[in-house]
Amino acid sequence: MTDIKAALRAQRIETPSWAYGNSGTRFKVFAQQGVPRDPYEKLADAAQVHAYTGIAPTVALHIPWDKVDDYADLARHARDLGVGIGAINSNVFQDDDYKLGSVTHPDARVRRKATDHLLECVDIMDATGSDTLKLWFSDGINYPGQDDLRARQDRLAESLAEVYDRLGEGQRFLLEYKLFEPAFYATDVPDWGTAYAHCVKLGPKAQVVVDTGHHAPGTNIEFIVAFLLREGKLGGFDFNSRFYADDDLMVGAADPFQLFRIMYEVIRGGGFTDEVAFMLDQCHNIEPKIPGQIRSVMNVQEATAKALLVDRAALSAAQQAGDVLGANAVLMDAYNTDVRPLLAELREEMGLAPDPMAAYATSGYFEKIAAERVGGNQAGWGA
Ligand code: PSV
Ligand code: MN
Ligand code: MN
Repeated sequence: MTDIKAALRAQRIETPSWAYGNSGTRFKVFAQQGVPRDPYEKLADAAQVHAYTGIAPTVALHIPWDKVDDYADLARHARDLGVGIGAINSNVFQDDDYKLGSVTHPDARVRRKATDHLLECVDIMDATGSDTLKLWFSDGINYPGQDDLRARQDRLAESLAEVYDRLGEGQRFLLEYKLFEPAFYATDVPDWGTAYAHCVKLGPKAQVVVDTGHHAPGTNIEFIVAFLLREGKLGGFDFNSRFYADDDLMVGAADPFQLFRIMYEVIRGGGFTDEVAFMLDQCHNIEPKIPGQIRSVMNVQEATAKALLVDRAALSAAQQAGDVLGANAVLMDAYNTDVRPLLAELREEMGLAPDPMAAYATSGYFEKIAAERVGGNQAGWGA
């Protein structure tokens, strides 16, 4: 139990700046009270999540959603609040120029503009001390014949190579894949295999990021995790839940069992280290933002605790003996354990309140920001 607690104490989960702003679907954005008016206030809210969970010390930025004049100053502000800057997320999907693609666009001028943005994101890494660039491309086509599938891969490879060469010592990029949306016929990085192949060609500073909402229904995500870890190519996660497509709901809400299976493969594969970034990529369209993030961090923590409880010696013995039901029972025993008392105990040992949701709710922080922040932005989507 001491080992399990030590592992849980060392766990790090990164929250996304965009989770703190207003968000919605293409039908409606419901504005909430007290939402941040700028990146500085987003960091202040993220610091609350860390204060109550103790395991969320970094915040991912999305550029230009989090554009500021002085990134070193923003990083200083984060440090003053007790948090740090995590991954820098690039954004080459919200400019009119990118209608037909960004780094895969048929026009070299648009490709140049997109790649320049990615390079600017590396400058921001330098200024903030971030070691991770996250690349997601909305690039793709809607109709067969619209563009040349193979040429688009060549253009993608060319841009990735330029960004790769710009990475400094201790920096890396994570390439994110997504089955579909906004492109509906063919996406240029649709799956882990495509991302993996590009990353292998580039070298050790390029790794794959698994967004749990980016697969076809029924995909065995833990298999992908096991495979990528085995190849040293799992760079991190964008955690969220989905019922239908890329729903960006709270991680562990739709399928806590899947999250447990993923965390088990992470631990089994030696991925429970700083090498793998455990990030959230979520939007809280109708629920309050800070509690939504606290709940999400707790959900990942619970799944991790259960995965750490798996009796690996017993599991291995049952597997060796061909004991199908016995092996399955070992996993299920861990999954069915109520780890909430263990986590409450751990938090008290860490000097935290045993129930982060209740502690935040009674802290008065929400009332304070609701009064102070009038006219909060719709941060991120649709901004
Ligand atoms: C795309 O769907 C994505 O998952 C990428 O990670 C974007 O950067 C992010 O959503 C924005 O929420
Ligand atoms: Mn994502
Ligand atoms: Mn997504």
